[in-house]
Amino acid sequence: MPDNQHEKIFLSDYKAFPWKVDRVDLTFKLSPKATRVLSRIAFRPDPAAPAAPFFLHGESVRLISAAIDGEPVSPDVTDRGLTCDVPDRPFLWEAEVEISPEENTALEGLYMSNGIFSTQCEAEGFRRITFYPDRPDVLARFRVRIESDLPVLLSNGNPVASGKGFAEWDDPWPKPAYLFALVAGDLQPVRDTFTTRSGREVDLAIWVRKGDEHKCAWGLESLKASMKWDEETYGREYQLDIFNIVAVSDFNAGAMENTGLNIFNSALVLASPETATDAEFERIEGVIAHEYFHNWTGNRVTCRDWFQLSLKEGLTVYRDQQFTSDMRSAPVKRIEDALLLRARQFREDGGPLAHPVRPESFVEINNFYTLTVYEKGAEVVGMLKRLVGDNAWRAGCDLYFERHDGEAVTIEDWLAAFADTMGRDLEQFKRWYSQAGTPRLSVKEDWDGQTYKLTLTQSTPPTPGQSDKLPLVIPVAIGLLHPDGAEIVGTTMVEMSQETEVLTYDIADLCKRQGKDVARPVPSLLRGFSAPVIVEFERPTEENAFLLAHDTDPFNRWEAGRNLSREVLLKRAAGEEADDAHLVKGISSVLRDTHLDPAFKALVLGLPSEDDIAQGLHAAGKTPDPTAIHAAGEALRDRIAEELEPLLAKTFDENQVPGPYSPDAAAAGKRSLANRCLGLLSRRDDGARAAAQYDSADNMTLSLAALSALLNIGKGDAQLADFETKWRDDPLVMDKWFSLQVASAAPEDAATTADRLTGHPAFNWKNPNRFRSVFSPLANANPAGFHDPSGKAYELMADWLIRLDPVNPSIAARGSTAFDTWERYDTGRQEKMRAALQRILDTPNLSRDTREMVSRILG
Ligand code: 0A1
Ligand code: ZN
Repeated sequence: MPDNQHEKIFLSDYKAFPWKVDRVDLTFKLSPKATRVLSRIAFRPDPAAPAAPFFLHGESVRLISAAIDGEPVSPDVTDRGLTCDVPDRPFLWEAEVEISPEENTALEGLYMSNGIFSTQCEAEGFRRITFYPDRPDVLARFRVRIESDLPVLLSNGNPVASGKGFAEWDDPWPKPAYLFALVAGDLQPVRDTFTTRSGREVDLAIWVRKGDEHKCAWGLESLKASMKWDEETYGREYQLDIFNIVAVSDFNAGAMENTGLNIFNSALVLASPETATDAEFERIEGVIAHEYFHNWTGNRVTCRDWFQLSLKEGLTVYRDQQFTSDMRSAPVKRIEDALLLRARQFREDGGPLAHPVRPESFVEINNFYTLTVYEKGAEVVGMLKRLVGDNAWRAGCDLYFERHDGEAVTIEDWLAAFADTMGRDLEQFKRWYSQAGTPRLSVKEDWDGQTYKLTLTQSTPPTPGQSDKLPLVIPVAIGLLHPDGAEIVGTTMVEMSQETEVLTYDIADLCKRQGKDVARPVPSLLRGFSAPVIVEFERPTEENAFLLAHDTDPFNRWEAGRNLSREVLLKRAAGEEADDAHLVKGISSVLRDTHLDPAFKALVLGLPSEDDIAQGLHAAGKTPDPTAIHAAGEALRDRIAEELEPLLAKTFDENQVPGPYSPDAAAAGKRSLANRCLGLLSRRDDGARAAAQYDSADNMTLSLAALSALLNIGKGDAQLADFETKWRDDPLVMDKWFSLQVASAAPEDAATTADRLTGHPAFNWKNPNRFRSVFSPLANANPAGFHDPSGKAYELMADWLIRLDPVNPSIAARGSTAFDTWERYDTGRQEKMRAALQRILDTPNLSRDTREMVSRILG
């Protein structure tokens, strides 16, 4: 029994729950301080499961009474749950408990957010509502009665009865408790409908507080587009007659896929042109899709246990990535996803928090909602699709849904659907789920004037608890270019499964057949970023310049530009000389190329992040200096701005978008390019263009970019004050006001700025969005500030994590990842980071969440 507070739970210990749950009837008598929850649960022994004592999870719930088949019982209650003697036949369990939503600052279970009752049950929040077998493999039909004077009372499924002071809901689809949801409050609906391909009309609504109704149109558009896309792409239709989304302002994560009643962090559903940026519109579209797609990948087919989390998350992220590629630009989306993966997941996978896509043990499951489970998990799904091909992919997915609808399954079940479709063994492929660490793919070439040979060697570095690694199945997409710029070998998918593979090309013959001079080809490796690996290949600068100009694969064209800027920054940050002529020339030709998409050009103009450079230096065995990395980036931006000023100005002018704002990909791409140019031009024109854009902007994308450009050159005080006056009543916009100041502070001022902002009257630190608006940019957007040699930022971060931990452990635990790179740095910084971590760890009564994270980080 998981009675011990900090006990590790192992995948290998999995045992089925010995009872089936036929029905769950819940009655909620809502009250902020003392809500009563009555449960009636019909249990039936499961002869197929191993026998075990009857244990129900329960945390922070006060048991008032319990009965079995109407007879009062007195269970043994601990702070993790209860055990009770039960009969060896079907029986009805009844319990009444009391909980306090108002005191629930952890935001798990039932809590109050701004006067609204709301729930969050994934992963283990239901046990904070009542005693229950709170595990995803226990599926049951729920019927819910809510008693309250509040005007809107919502739960999963269909409304079956309502009257003064109550409402009843019935969810006909058996579900695990983590998908339970309840919302009650003074909310307004914004409604729409969707007709499914079989002709059923589904009522859609987004529920918001009064005054936010004008921010729902985009969410509804995105929802309808997602429903249609899943029908067309995966043949998946929605089953209920109603689909509700609620926006809440206090939410630990992004959004939650509860059946028929999705609950969203308001930041990820509310948008208007005046208040949300293009990037936020795109993100909202993606998250609405993600939660909707969970209806099939997660809800109708769910996870057997939490170790299988990536079964639903990796797959659903992959599906939402496909959706965004289809709605917008596929190459741009691929680059954005690779950027996120490399910046954040590679960092995780290369540090003390590295773990497999399917972890083998955990103390607190909340700590495993990670970039590895989500983003690397999605890459693994993408590789599977690349390996089996489009047709088998769709057939395998169909088989998976058909076999497992209504079941709680494992990664093995998922892979079996493809193995059975293809008649192919996927055992080696499965290592992607169990082996942590980012694989390296080193590439060597040989050229004898006729034959060209590529030798690929894979290796995966050791990670905590996993010292020896086995070869993986890696799809490597390769093309070869002739020095004249044309392709001599088009994209070929090489399926690597051994440690070393040698590829041989008869270039003399290929060139002759194509009427070309025989010449050494230029390889384009890992096209489309076909696997989540690091390619180790020493390329001369000229070759990167050549690929930036000629590669037919858009991802690798961007990658070549990125290699150029990375090379310059890596050298300069390590105090070496570097020539940036190829980079400047390459950017210039990309900007002049009239065939290229503005969104793509904007990505080429973006330099690698400071953390990316730190990661690169560390991998090369050097000690990164965040201050020097920052200085190198600033100097390079100055150089590009100086060298290309007229071209940047022309590009800026040509990419102004006339007319009323629209969040579509084409318009957003132009704004993104113009804003990149603006950032660089502000270094030349003293912020004149940015100030003008700030004054004339009629949308948040333009005003925020203008403000940011000004702050980055040490100006913008007047605009910052104006922004605050204008938006002080809109918390989502004010979050941006907080963030921007920390992100753009000079390194030596970052900690002071963050500290000052925590004293602002609007800094409500118990609200996760507001807490993150200051501390997330401090940890992520301003590395030179976070790692300022004074150590001030480390101390500030530790102070606040210690303060937040008893209030909201899951946000505090997540915040501790700011320190997961301590091993990279010089002894001075290392000591200060370790001291901050140790101070957190020594805090009395530290939560299970934060204790697990900090201990893992310290190693
Ligand atoms: N399943 C959700 C993620 C989620 C996880 C935990 C939460 O609260 C602690 C909330 C949401 C998703 O993937 O969107
Ligand atoms: Zn998800």
